[in-house]
Amino acid sequence: MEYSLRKDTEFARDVSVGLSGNNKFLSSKYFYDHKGDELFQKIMQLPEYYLTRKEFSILEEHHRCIMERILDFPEFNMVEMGAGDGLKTKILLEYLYNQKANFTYYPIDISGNVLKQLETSLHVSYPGIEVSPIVSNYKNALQDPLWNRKTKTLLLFLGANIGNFVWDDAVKVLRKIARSLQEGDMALIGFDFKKDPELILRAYDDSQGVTKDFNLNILTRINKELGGNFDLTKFKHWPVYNPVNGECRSYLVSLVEQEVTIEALKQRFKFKKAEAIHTEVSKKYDKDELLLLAEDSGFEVLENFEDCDGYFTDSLWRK
Ligand code: AVI
Repeated sequence: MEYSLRKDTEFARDVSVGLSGNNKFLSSKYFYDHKGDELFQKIMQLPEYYLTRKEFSILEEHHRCIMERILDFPEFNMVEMGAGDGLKTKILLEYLYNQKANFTYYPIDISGNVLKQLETSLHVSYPGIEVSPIVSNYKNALQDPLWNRKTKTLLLFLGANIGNFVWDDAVKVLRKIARSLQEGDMALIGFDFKKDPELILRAYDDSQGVTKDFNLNILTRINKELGGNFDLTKFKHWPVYNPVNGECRSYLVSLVEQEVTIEALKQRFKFKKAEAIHTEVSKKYDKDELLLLAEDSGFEVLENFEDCDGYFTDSLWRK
């Protein structure tokens, strides 16, 4: 197979850098190819993965209070980063539709297909609703905001996606969000709270092994797209939760000493026995950290909407 055309992609470059040093790493943003999307959908249904269910319950319980803040304005934008299938957001959209609110929904997603499906399903369920999809990554979408900046904006960043950034990177992303907004605009951001370490660890090490497959899929992707010859049976999925900094980190640990070739890169990578590749961070927060994070990024916390167990919060911030 010919991989030379693909060697200059961001993926190829990141894989080359990530596997070349002593502390090997691959970015979790590369989990999400077609197979990865499917596995993530399954993860969200797992009994151990409480995050999605908890956030769903928060939106079901508190959507009126959340929306009250923006319904004060005669007209507004609702912008959503990483909209996906919009399942959770439909709770908010249904409420706004029933309230006959005057707003435009701007779902942002890297996948045009996903956005097309979302737009079609919204037009069926809520005819007349204004939907203006933005096919883009976060960075570009925030750099050149396409929404009408003259009207108030509520930006949604749900699903604990911010947890996939370590603190400094989270601050950078949130500052970019702040820059894309006007004074008085709001953001609703999903955070997973620190809690019993066992519950957290189980969410990332489920009994059916779906999260293991999700983690290993990054190696399958390298095999498929870059002509790698990773043997998946020679790597172990290993999540670790640190209750001090709230970081749940996932690794792929090499079970043997081995060498892997990646054709497109024309490179070989050596793995010592027990050497790890760091693949993901899922940071958990406490309330004091939320206040600090908001302040550091140019926001004030208006209100935390939590589920009944206090596992998760959708935190409403104002610029
Ligand atoms: C997308 N993101 C918030 C998920 C998380 O919980 O960090 C991705 C995930 N990784 C393993 N399970 C789910």
